[in-house]
Amino acid sequence: MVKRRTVKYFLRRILALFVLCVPIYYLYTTVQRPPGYTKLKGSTRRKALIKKTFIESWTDYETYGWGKDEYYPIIKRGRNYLRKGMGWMIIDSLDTMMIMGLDEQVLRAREWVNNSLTWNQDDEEVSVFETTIRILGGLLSSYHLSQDKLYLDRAVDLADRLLAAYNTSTGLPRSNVNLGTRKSRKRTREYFVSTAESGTVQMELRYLSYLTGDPKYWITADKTMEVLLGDATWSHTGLVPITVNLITGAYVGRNIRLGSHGDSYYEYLLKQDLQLFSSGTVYRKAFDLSVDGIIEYLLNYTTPNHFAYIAELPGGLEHAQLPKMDHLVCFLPGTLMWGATNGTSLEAARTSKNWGTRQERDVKLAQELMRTCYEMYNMTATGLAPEIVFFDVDQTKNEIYSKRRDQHNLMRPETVESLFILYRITRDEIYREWGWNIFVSFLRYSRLPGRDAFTCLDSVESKKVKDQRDKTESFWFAETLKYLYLLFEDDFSILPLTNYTFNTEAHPFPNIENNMDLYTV
Ligand code: DMJ
Repeated sequence: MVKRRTVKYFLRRILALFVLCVPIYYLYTTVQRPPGYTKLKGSTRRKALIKKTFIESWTDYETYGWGKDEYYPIIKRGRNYLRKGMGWMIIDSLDTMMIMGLDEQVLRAREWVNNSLTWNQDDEEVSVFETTIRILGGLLSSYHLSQDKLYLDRAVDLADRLLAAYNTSTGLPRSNVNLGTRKSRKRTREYFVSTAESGTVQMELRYLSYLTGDPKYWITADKTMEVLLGDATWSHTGLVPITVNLITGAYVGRNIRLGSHGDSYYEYLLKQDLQLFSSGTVYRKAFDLSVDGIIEYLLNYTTPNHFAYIAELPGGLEHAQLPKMDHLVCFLPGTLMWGATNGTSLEAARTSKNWGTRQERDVKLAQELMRTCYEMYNMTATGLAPEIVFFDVDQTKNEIYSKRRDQHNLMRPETVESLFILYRITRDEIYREWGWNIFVSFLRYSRLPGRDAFTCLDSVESKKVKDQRDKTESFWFAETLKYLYLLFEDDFSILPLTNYTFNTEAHPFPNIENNMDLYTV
């Protein structure tokens, strides 16, 4: 017979072990808060911490993933899209390093571009849209900021290869192209291309023509816009389906949204005009029409807290709204505010002779949508936004909610991008506070435990280490940290919004005159 005292002794031991293990398990599995950061005040100190975070996260990539196009910080490895890599991470991040004054990192990146980068690789096709916005865009802004001819030469070589994709009956680009052979493989449904992808290459092409004096890129951009704005079926509302047929130039299906495959088409309508010093081009007219369409068909509000949101129309204009919004749509507050003021301060814009009810309406909507986009962060356990949210229409759920499958966070930039633009234009400190709260949440939950590395999350409702996903996206460096850094920049003469337009991947291009007197549709 086991003595009672022995049983008690063992039970006490087990209990003590349990009491000890619970906090250890919690510490081990839950992402830990960095101490004190929330209390950090003052724009200079906040900007310095954002820069420090960039350096740490970049050093981690330099250490374990250098030169690779994709990076997985948990397994400390990278992967290339082309055999020798295409500089996806390095070139996309280069101008952020220049803006932050990271000379050593810039030097190492330049060395890689100079010694290791070649476009003469024919093993795989690459996405025309992604390569244009991230790599061509990154090379062009890096050239502008450094005046280093290496970047322009690489940009010209790349663009000449990308142009092969535009050799179609309409002039709209195929989705993919082989940079080595300058050809695209035949695919099923290859004629159906994304509206956003076809409509988000023009700023890069026109700026390259401006820099080189060679009109072919500009003419290519004009042709695509002629097609995208030419389908009369849709021209009365300014809203277009998310797919287009590149052989006929007609839109396909009825699905309309400002999220994936729609977003930057609308963004570039405005930015093509801003890039040409807001000269009232046909793109501005198309943008204005689209904003009217967005307000008439897509805008809605929740009850009782009156959160504005941009719904989707999967069945087209005559069918019911789907109360769903991608995080991607959060580019819109910034775009609306920039469009209303042309980048001057709101105070100054309101005294200009062109100011009217349209501009006042767009400013109000920008501020309302900004509040919703921030709430998408504020409402979750981690303070980070899910990829997609839904809005409650029958008042049975939370006003803004997400489904489990949409709860991942890729460290996307759209909300901080809009916060930066709204802060620059309105000078309202609330946008800096919101941006800071978002940054602190990245520090808390996107940082790998015990490492200065940052990664995506599988669920913004979980604080567990096991729910971190293994990937650092290049737009974390190119966009998210750049916009956060610029949000805390007090000197508004740095990249002023009246003289610069950021491409959709946050690469800043100086505005240009039409120096070749080219026809712009
Ligand atoms: C970026 O590559 C660009 O901003 C693009 O226009 C949309 N999505 C990602 C970031 O979320």
